[in-house]
Amino acid sequence: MELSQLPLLLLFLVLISNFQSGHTQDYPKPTLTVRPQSPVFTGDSVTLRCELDQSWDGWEFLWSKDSNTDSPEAETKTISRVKVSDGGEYRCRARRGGNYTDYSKPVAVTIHERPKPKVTIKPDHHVFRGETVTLRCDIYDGGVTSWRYNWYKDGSTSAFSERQEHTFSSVTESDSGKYSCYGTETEGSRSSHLSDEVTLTVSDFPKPTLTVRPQSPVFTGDSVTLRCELDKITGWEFLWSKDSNTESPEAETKTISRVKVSDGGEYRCRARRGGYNTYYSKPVAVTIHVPRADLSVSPQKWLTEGDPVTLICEINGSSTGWTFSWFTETFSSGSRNDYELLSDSSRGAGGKYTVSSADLNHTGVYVCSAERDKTAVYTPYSNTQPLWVTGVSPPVSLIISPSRTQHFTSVSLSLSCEDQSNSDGWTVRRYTDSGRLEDCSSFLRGSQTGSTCTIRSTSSSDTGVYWCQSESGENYHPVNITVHFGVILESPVHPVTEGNNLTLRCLYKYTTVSNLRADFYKDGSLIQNQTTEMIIPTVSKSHEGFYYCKHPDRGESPKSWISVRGSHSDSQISVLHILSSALAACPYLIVTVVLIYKCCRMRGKTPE
Ligand SMILES: *[C@@H]1O[C@H](CO)[C@@H](O)[C@H](O)[C@H]1NC(C)=O
Ligand SMILES: *[C@@H]1O[C@H](CO)[C@@H](O)[C@H](O)[C@H]1NC(C)=O
Ligand SMILES: *[C@@H]1O[C@H](CO)[C@@H](O)[C@H](O)[C@H]1NC(C)=O
Ligand SMILES: *[C@@H]1O[C@H](CO)[C@@H](O)[C@H](O)[C@H]1NC(C)=O
Ligand SMILES: *[C@@H]1O[C@H](CO)[C@@H](O)[C@H](O)[C@H]1NC(C)=O
Ligand SMILES: CC(=O)N[C@H]1CO[C@H](CO)[C@@H](O)[C@@H]1O
Repeated sequence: MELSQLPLLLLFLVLISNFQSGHTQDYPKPTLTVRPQSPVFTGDSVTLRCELDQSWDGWEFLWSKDSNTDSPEAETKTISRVKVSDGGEYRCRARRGGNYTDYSKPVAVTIHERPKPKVTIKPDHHVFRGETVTLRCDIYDGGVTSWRYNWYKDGSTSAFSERQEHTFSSVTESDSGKYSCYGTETEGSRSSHLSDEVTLTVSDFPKPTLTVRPQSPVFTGDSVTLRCELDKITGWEFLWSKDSNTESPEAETKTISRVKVSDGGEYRCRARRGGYNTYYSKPVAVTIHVPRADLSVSPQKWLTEGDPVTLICEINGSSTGWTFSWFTETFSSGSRNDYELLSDSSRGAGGKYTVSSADLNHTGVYVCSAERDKTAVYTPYSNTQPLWVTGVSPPVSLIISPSRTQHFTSVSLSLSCEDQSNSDGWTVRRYTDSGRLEDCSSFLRGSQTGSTCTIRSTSSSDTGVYWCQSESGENYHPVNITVHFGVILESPVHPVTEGNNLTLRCLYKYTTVSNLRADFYKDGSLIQNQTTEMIIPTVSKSHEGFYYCKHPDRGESPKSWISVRGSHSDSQISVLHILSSALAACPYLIVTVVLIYKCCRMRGKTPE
């Protein structure tokens, strides 16, 4: 632009400004000031002042907000409790007569919601004596750069801190309380709301509780869950230790899905947060039993043919979740015996193998085992339980020589199996008091020749039940044999028939006359004293019982069970048997007779 053009331009500008603002060019524009400065918090009061350079009387002031129309007001405008809607751009000017000043520079007034601080507690609202706890007051508002923090404890101001964060390095129960805070501007008058109260609870040293599910007994293959419980408290890690071994940090819940025996032991746990450890829980012993099957017999193991009997297989302390299998023990020439699954094993699936009417061939030695459902974990075989079934006419008889139940030690004993056809297919077996099933050829000093078993020199370990076994494995005619050093009772091997005489003697090996003058006892009561022989004439069922004899110097014999077999009912049965057989044979007899008759008649006719 050329210099000569400048006056022209100035004139132009003066004209423009005159046109725009009327008669103002002579009056200075006011200055608008605001106290306090923005941002102003809601509820505070704010003062706007429209100032002219010098005090000119008679001016009135016009205020406008956000370019709205002017409204005449005083030089000073105070909004005592500002709302957010009071925020905006303010300007003012002055008027006298018809003359106006220029507008002031606009001033933005910012109103902020008064901030509400928030108190946080670390690590938790619930802490334990000795923990390190930090309280923090946060005021979220960008407008204020520097706050002073004011803390309340249980509603009253507390001088414990003016800082934003306060740390109790080792809390005690007395630090429990409701905490709140508010902020005041360090260089200014603004202040925040009061925060909500936050409760800090300080308890005594905690001790977790260790629980185990399921409670004992736990079997191998089961799943076990251990839980270290600490009353609804968060932010902890858990330390587990077993048998006082080193700890390892793990979750609150520890699950062992298929326990092994080696998982058994004493567990304890504690919790850790920051550098702080709780007490240890009470130790809990987790016992893994190998599951053990226990076999028992009800009502008794000595049965008479036709009696009912139940073999009961139980798992110690555990009634559900098992499937049972049943076996008979069979002798094998090796050191241990074999077990043969019963063909009707499933009959005892619920743990009870019931025979409603025992057969002679149920005699045998039984075991059971159980499988933990769905785990394929089997118990070892149970203890053995024998069943002895006696009957009137077994297919074979075990003949003992000498013929008595009790025998001296260091003597020879012969046992023969005798059947009607004098066959050789029988061997002698025994089941001793120690629960061992043995074959005659494996007895100490024993040998089997044909159907006869000979024990060359007896010992008390030969005491047991002896019977005959067929080639196909059926067991018949079990008999009690007791071998004893010193005094023995002479009593019959086989049951005494009702009405017969029962003779008992008391024998002693080391005297010239073996019959002792002794006292005789039945079921523990003295029945006869100082006799060499005791005869009970015409025995009846009431004479059944355990008998023994006792000599004052030589000692007493073992007890033997003497059973009495009813003669009456047996003969009745046999009469019935014969009768029914005869009746069954009747049609054949008639047919035969008719045929013979016809045959004879035909023969008679032929020569004709
Ligand atoms: C069952 O187990 C407990 C141990 O838990 C033991 O004391 C008890 O003798 C066992 N009973 C049988 C019958 O095995
Ligand atoms: C036992 O004997 C009965 C007949 O008395 C027979 O039916 C059954 O099969 C026999 N059982 C065994 C295991 O030999
Ligand atoms: C064998 O002895 C037991 C008692 O130990 C008895 O209950 C049983 O009846 C006896 N058996 C015979 C066949 O005498
Ligand atoms: C039983 O003994 C008496 C003598 O005490 C004798 O007269 C009787 O014949 C005997 N009975 C039998 C069946 O042996
Ligand atoms: C034992 O026998 C004598 C006679 O030898 C008799 O006087 C006494 O009462 C008997 N004692 C008992 C307890 O039977
Ligand atoms: C100070 C004052 O009032 N000044 C002028 C305002 O305007 C009128 C005309 O409109 C003048 O006469 C005054 O002198």
